[in-house]
Amino acid sequence: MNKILTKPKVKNEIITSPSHMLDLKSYIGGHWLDGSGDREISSINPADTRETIGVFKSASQKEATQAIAVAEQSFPTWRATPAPVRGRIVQKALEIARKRKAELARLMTREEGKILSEAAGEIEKGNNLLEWYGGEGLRFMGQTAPSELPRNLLYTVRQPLGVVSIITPWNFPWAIPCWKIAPALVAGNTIVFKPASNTPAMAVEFVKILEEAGLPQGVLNLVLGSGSSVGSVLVEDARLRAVSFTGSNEIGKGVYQNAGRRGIKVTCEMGGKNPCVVWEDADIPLALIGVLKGAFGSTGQRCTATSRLLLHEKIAEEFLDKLLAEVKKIKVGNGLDPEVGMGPVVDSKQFETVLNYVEIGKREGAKLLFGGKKITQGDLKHGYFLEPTVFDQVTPKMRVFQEEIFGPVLSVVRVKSFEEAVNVSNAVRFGLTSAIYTQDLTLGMRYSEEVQAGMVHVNSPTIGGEAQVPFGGMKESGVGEREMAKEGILFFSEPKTVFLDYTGQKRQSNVY
Ligand code: UN1
Repeated sequence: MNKILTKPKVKNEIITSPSHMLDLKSYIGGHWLDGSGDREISSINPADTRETIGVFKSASQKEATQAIAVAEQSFPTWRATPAPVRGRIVQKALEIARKRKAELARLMTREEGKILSEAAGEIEKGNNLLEWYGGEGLRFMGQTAPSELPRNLLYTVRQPLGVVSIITPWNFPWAIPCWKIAPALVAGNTIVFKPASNTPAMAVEFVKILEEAGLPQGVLNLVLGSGSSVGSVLVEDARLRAVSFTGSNEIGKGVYQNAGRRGIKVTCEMGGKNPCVVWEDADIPLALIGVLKGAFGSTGQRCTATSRLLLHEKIAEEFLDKLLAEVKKIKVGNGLDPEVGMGPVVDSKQFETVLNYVEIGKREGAKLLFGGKKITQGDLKHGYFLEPTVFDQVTPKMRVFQEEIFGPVLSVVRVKSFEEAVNVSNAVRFGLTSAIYTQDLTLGMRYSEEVQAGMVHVNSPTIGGEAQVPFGGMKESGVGEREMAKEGILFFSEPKTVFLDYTGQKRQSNVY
């Protein structure tokens, strides 16, 4: 059980030759171009920093502004394109992405670091979203309503917003663009897309696939940049009608304050500090798999990661013994190796952040049961490898309990009663996802009612979501409309209510 996920079905291939280095470009108005910023940015393999995946010249505010102008010019034609036709372009992109799944997964592992089976799983998840939203083109519907008046047709249609900006993180470089860009396109918006600067190659592939699927020029524009100057244009330009952001609370706060000040739509999906409760009656082998996947899958770098483990005191010792035995078996290394169960963290900044939290935990008095160190044996010294880490005796006052670490660090708390499990679960500012392992359905249902989280799993890990149901969190985990499912289309469109009076004469009374 030391493999966090099942074995990958994709071919193992490591490309290190510099001749494979990709020349990455921004894409504006259907043209691939270099940014005019003063920096050249490399996308580095976090498992082996000797390998550069690609290089791009950073965009400046000039390209960001230009991309918005092009998107604005392209809007009237795209808006007038029937929604089913827009949906079919997304369906065509899905067809291409399915054929290229293995190759895209390999690129993701090399660029982001997650193990190949997780990368393949992420491509699959993104593709499910393309499938769902491709079909939404046929369901871009309004409603009819009975009017208070006779011979008065009262109905709504949904209309696109206009130019929207989409800002995405590095940890899900395929699935998150799918879940934001597909609904924005199908709803008839034109887009400026800014991916994280350390996963540009995946973003370029995403755009190329839509280009090949027949998306008209200027509808989707890609700005490869770094830092706040490009980002600020993509939040503050007066021509934008909405901003959709996934990332840290720190940056998200600025995004929703700025967008909110201008009264435009905004959705920010931000941090999590997700609890997993293992109750005294839990199916222990099942709970072990769930905790391992939740805490150490994607190297803990997901907002849905299990970062707090709440153990019923009666099974706590037994569970921790078994958990530690499994954690010690996790093979850390290059995710292209099918034997590896956990890849590197994404970059040096993340590496230092996680190590710093390990020190904070120790200083605060949490008991380090395992891990907490860099791994530097052999070739691993060339990557950002950390041991999977478990802290016991964590209390709600500690920073390792309260703050999102975004790495492979699990904090363990023991609980005695159901009320305590709920209170401890809810004692953080986040509320993204949660899980409980129990064989008592009544308890599972009570937990799902009382936990402050946008998503609850009973007997499955905190991670993951499905295209057809809303994704997002309560409290400081999110602002604005939930994502995925119908909600994605609702966010990227607005209703127009039409009052069609066909009496053909002056009315005696009027309810309006
Ligand atoms: C998942 O758990 O499958 O940034 C997706 C994140 C989330 C995506 C999680 N927006 O980690």
